[in-house]
Amino acid sequence: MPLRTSDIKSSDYVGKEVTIRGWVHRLRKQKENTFVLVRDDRGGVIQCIFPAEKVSNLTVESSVEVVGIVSQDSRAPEGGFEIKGKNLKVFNIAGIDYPIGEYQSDQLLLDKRHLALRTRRMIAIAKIRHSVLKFGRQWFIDNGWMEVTAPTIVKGAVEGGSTLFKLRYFDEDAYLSQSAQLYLEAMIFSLGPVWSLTPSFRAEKSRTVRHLAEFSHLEAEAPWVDLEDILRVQEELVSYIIQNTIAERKEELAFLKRDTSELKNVQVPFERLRYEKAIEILQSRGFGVEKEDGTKRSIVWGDDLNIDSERELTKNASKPIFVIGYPLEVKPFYVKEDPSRKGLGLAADMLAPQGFGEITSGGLREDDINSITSRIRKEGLDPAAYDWYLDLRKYGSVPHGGFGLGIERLMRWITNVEDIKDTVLFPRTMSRVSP
Ligand code: NSS
Repeated sequence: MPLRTSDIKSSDYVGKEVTIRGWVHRLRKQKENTFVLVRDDRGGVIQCIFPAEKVSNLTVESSVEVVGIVSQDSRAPEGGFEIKGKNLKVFNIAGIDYPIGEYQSDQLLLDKRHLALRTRRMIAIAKIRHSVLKFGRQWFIDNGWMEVTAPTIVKGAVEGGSTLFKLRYFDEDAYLSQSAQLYLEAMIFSLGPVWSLTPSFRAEKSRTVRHLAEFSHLEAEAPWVDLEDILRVQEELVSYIIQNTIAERKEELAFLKRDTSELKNVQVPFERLRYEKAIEILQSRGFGVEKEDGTKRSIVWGDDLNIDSERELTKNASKPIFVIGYPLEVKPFYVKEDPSRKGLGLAADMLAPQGFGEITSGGLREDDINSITSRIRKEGLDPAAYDWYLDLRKYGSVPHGGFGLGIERLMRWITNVEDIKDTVLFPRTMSRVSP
């Protein structure tokens, strides 16, 4: 394996001959010499100096192998090391019409995302994403949860029928999964606490900076837990991911100009706010919700929290807030009713601070066969599509619960990038399935 630029930027290499491979990131031609910035396969960049005539045919994004002597020069960009080139091998001369330059429209960067992955911004985001996924998995390993995977081609809705993607599956209709939850619920009977990371699909008709049609869904489920257990898992997991990621990705977060001092506050415990209290707070601040005719009315008990109310509740917070005990009407059929507060669910959403909005949702599941069957009907769904799921309530049902975390929502908060499309390498939205 050839060296990377980060390996050779050290005094140990000064005066030594090295070989690096990469792509021409930028070219600066002077009369006698050409300064070639070479980007390696992890985005590290080093300046290589060649006699102009030796590299006259080079173009931006050509792939090359450079052999040369490392030297240290404080004037050299990217950390004061450079390579005095001796030999240059060219793998491919890139077409001169490489579409990505220094200033590009967001639209072009999305249309050419397969090439935009080579920009330093996307490389930084990809590395942060890698850390988020790595530390998420590490938390579950360290805490004894079992990793599983669930199918993504399914027969039924989990989060309401309106966002289902339908597909033809041989001779029958099927859907792309909105959540692995129902499958994880089946697994806890023999595998105990389980977790999975699978793509979830939502035919979201809204174009917002928080919604994707395909997102990475980290979900967990465990038997014999109460709501507080499930909240503790979420706050520990999220603070573990954040603290480790900001420590490992200082450079990348600095490149994105993310001030991480506020993320350092994200330590357990997170505040728990009851839904009715949240409504009272919003009312006391004169908060309104939009009616169908476009006019506003005051928010009332029974309203779901939208992004504006989430922002209002978290605008002064320095860490996430759990909103607990939503009315059953605004939650899916599987949410367990609080026996001591009829009509309210034993469920909670975690809202990230400063208006980043909901990043997790979870709670206890209805475990009684009759209650859940009538709740499925109430939601306008067909219990026949849930026959196997209902078996779980028939044979050895247990109290249980879990949650789902949207990786891209968490990424958006950690990186502070405006649009969720930039937290994933190849975004899928209502208006984009390519590249
Ligand atoms: O719809 S959720 O609120 N809940 C579930 O799917 C549960 N069945 C999960 C579970 O308990 N196992 O989605 C969970 C999270 C939500 O808080 C967001 O962070 C994220 O999934 N999410 C999304 N991210 C990006 N784009 C879209 N469209 C999206 N929808 C949900």
